[in-house]
Amino acid sequence: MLDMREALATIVRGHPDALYVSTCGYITRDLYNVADRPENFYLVGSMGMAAPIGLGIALAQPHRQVVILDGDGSFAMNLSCLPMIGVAAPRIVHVVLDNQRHESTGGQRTVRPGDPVALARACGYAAGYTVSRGEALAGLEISGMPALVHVLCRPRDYPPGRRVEETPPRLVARFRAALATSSITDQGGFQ
Ligand SMILES: Cc1ncc(C[n+]2csc(CCOP(=O)(O)OP(=O)(O)O)c2C)c(N)n1
Repeated sequence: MLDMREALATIVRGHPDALYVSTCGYITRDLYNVADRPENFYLVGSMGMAAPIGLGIALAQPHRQVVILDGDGSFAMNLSCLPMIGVAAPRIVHVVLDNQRHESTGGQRTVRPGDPVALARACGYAAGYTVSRGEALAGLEISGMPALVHVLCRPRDYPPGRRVEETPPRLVARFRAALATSSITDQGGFQ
């Protein structure tokens, strides 16, 4: 089982040019504390919305790599987005950070809709992987997109980091500005 922040750091290190959309709660806080950058779109309160927002960004920015960072609870909340991603958005890597609980709100158990990889593949994702070790995540070679990466994580053993300090409107403005000025084409990393 991976440490959540180490998993996030590994993903960002492996794909530094991607656009990231992170679900609300501790996952957004972890990403903010591990690797804040203007190309991160943080959700604050909008549980279940990382996948549809990531899909919208991928459709608007077809030459960019988009990484969706979901928790298992957030993923289960909006499964109806999977077939839309499956048919519409090739350059998405959809990460499900699975600690089997709603840790951000006290550790309530999550609904388990089944194997996320199997669900995604049934909905048209080109590839899917389950990883439970850091080396496997760091060395993961994704054979096609959209892809789902199911990361088995242990509960956090550290206090939650700082909350995102920018307001949502400022985060949107910062993200838009980064898109407008960036010339990154992201040829590396995911195929
Ligand atoms: C529609 C909605 N329901 C509930 C919440 C409260 N809430 C915020 S984060 C969270 C838990 C998210 O769980 P998960 O995606 O598994 O991530 P974890 O907290 O375990 O990292 C909940 C229930 C919310 N923000 N929006």
